[in-house]
Amino acid sequence: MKTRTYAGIPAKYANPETAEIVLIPVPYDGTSTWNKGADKGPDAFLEASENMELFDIETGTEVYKRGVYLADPVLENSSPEKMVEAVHNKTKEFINKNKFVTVFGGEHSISIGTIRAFNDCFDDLSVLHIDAHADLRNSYEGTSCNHACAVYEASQTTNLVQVGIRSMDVTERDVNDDERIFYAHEMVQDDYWMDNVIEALTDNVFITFDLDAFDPSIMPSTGTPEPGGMLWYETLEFLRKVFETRNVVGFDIVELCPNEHDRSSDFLAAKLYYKMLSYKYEDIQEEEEFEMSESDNHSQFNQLKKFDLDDEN
Ligand SMILES: [Mn+2]
Repeated sequence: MKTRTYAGIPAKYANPETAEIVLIPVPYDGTSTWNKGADKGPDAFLEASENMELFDIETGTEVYKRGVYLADPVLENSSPEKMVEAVHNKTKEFINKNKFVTVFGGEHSISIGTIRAFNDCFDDLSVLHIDAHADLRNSYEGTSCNHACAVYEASQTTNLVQVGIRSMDVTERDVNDDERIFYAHEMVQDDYWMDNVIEALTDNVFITFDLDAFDPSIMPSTGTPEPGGMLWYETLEFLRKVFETRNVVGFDIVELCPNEHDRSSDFLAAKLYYKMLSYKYEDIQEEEEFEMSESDNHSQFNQLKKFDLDDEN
């Protein structure tokens, strides 16, 4: 039986030893309150990825050639706390193997585990939280591992910067510093919001991307849609700037809640994931190409010398 690979890439690019990138699916939907179905997110994302072109026009790269290992999914769902611990352990295991670790949910509570792992492994971590919802409750429905609490822990243990926010409970208002929350209604009137967000970030950045940050007109398949969201090209422009100017150490994407009658959101999620990888490796690819052309020059130089010597003989 052929083993499934990310985007159907050839086995030589999907090898756990040599792949630089790891993708961990977490099909968890234990705490969502309204529209269930985020447990189907990873499968819909993988299926859309298999039907997507792997040459990125914008960066001129084929980032999958750096290797993407599709890890076994985290299936622990006996309690929200145990799921978070399982995600924490698995994420940390691959960070310690020096991989670029990416996680696809599932609902947003999985990020409590991913953020904890990155915070264990990287100094002075910023968490860039892109979402419609503030997710700053310290407990909800009897647990601190609810999706409504996704970044409360990060607000206490990391430099949390929130973008696209347009929904919160009054009790969440004073949890994070106002300077570090970029509200959607302010972003729409501020030409400099991207630069201001980047200024608020330290060098090491983990991105947690809730797909409901996007406007429901382009991303309807999500558990709790909110009007007035971000659009495709401004989001890409922003992400590319973040990857260019900061050391993004990993990311997760959550809350794809697929609708069998409209697959466009699955493809948006697939493309977003691939764009983020393409931006991550854009500079590294350029440097490698530069080094290669440098070494070509050296060999030409050597050849010229050799011709000189030949002439003298
Ligand atoms: Mn959300």
